[in-house]
Formats: sequence, C-alpha cells, structure tokens
Amino acid sequence: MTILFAAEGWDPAPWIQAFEKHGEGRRAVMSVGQEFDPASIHYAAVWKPRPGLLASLPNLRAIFNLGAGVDALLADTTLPDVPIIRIVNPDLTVRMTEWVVLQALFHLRQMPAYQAQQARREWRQLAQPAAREVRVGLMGYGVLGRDSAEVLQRLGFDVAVWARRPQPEADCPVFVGKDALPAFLARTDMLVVLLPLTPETRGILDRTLFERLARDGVLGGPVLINAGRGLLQVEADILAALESGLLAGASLDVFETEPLPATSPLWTHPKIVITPHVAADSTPEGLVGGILADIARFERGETLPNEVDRQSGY
Ligand code: NDP
Ligand code: OXD
Repeated sequence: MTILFAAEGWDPAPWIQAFEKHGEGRRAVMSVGQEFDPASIHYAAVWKPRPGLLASLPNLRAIFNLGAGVDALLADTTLPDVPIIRIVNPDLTVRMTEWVVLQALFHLRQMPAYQAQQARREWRQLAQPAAREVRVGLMGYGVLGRDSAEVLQRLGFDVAVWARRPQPEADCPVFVGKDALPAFLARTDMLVVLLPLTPETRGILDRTLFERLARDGVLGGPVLINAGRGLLQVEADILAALESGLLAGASLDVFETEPLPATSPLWTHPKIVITPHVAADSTPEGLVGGILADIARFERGETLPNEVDRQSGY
C-alpha cells in the first residue's frame, strides 16, 4: 500500500520520515522530485496539491488533507470521487487555541499601546479592564472554535458564539442563524473568527459587519481576531474601519493574498498584529500517527469521522 505525500512549499523530508517511522511496511512517496507510478498510489496526504494531480491517480482510495481547512483542495474541479478526510487532531486544536488566547490577551492587556509607548520610552500606566468585562463573540463554533471558547471562558472572558444551528452542549449564549447575527455583533467587543471559507462566508468580515459591533465596550472599540481564512475578510474595509475608529485593533493570521504582499498597508498599520498563517501549524509528529490510524480504520471498512462534506464546502 502506497501513500503519496504532496504538499507544495513544505519540506517533505520530516513528513516522509514520520510516515516511514509510524507506518511499518508502508511506503511513502513524494510527488515532487521523485519518480512514481500513479497506479501504485492508494492514499494521498496533501496540502494545496497541484490541480489535476489527484485526478491522475487511478487507484486512489482516499485523500487526507494536511490541514483543517479544505477550501484550497476543493478548488480543484478535477478531484476524484473518493472520501476527503480533514485534520482533526488535538495537536492542531491546541495550537489554534494558543494563538487565539495570545491575541485576546494581547488586546485585553493593551500590548499594542504599550509597544508604542516602549518605542517612545514612555512610562504610562493605562486603565486595565478585566477579562470578564470583555464580550468575546466567536464565529465558527466547530472543533477549533469550541476549544478556544472554552479556554477564553476559563480566563474569564464573557463569551458568546454565533452558529448555524442550536448548540445544546454549549456552555455560553448561542446566537443561531443569520437573523441572530445583528444581536450577536451588538454584544461583541472582541470578534474571534474561526469560520471555514465557503461561498456563504466569503467576504463576511466587511464594513457592514464592523458597523454592527458593540460601540460601548471597555476596549475603546471592537477588535477583530481572524485565523479562519483571509478571503473571509475585506482588507480595504478593515483598514478603513481602523482609520475611522469602527475597529480599535486587529490580529490577522490569514490574508486575501498569501504571502501578504510587501506593498500591503496592513504590514505597517500600528493597530494590526500580523502573523504569517501560522496560528495552527500542521506538524508531522502531531499528525502522521492519526492519518495512519485512519487509513487502518478505512481498510477495515470503518467510516472515518472527519470526512469532508463537499456540498457544504468544509
Ligand atoms: P469545523 O468544520 O470543525 O468548524 C467550522 C464551524 O463553522 C462549524 O461549526 C460550522 O457550523 C461553522 N460554519 C460553517 N459555515 C458557517 C456559516 N455559514 N455560518 C455560521 N457558521 C458556519 O472546522 P475547524 O474548527 O476544524 O476549522 C475551522 C477553520 O479554521 C478551517 O476551515 C480553516 O479555514 C481555519 N484554520 C486555520 C488555521 C490557521 O493556521 N490559520 C489552522 C486550522 C484551521 P456547523 O457546526 O453547523 O457545521
Ligand atoms: C489549516 C491551516 O487549515 O493551516 O489547517 O490553514
């Protein structure tokens, strides 16, 4: 049984090593720089593979997307009709929660202002609101969103979520559906976005949405924290909102164009924190064992829990 590893732009060596270490008797093959017979490939572990690559593998049984988001993969219109499994793994979840909490605390504890003061050698103590005074609104209450919401709550933040369907298990207020979006935004000081990119969510973070955020919060204006996907956001609207005071700050891990072009005004905006799409990295040691266990389950005829619904796009 042969697995094809195809993740353009990633160093394949640690992945191949991890597949070899964890997958006794299995053979991992690189797509780039290595000759292989397309008919020999049964499984593919991929991240943004070249469009058409997967369609060229006649004996492919399943595709493992090496990330949680599948928007890039589904953009390949030639994808073969085999199950697509996305990553759901504690390693990735914890990494995302770390990033979200880091950004939430960064804005709560006024780090952008203190960094500016430090650059001026200015010693000035600013008023410090408590986490419980900050209303966090979370869009994207899935695997990652749930964990972030839980940890933010544990830190004391006043968390509510926006979801498509009722969430009876949720331990916080849930605003359900498009009709409830205005009320959700009206009580949000810090908007945390962990939505997938779909035709429904594309461009959702625009001026109209920013205008609906709470204006009476303790942070001096609403803050946007987005690690979902760059195309959820309209960057020109974020910049305009920061200029006009509609937004007080933003932390962005994802961008309309990645890498973020050097010419983007986002880079130098004093109210924006930028990270280069690293909120939750996929790592070989964190993920390969789980993929191989899933392959074993699949071979035994069991259904896999994290199969992507092509219809909904995530
Ligand atoms: P999940 O599929 O578990 O969660 C997505 C959630 O979004 C679900 O609860 C889903 O609702 C909800 N949702 C989807 N469409 C809508 C909509 N139109 N309106 C309201 N809610 C909606 O995904 P994950 O939590 O694992 O990952 C979320 C996203 O995070 C990924 O798709 C990816 O884009 C991004 N990501 C970014 C990373 C980074 O490093 N920056 C790393 C990993 C992921 P429902 O429950 O009803 O289906
Ligand atoms: C993912 C990502 O979707 O890293 O996992 O963006």
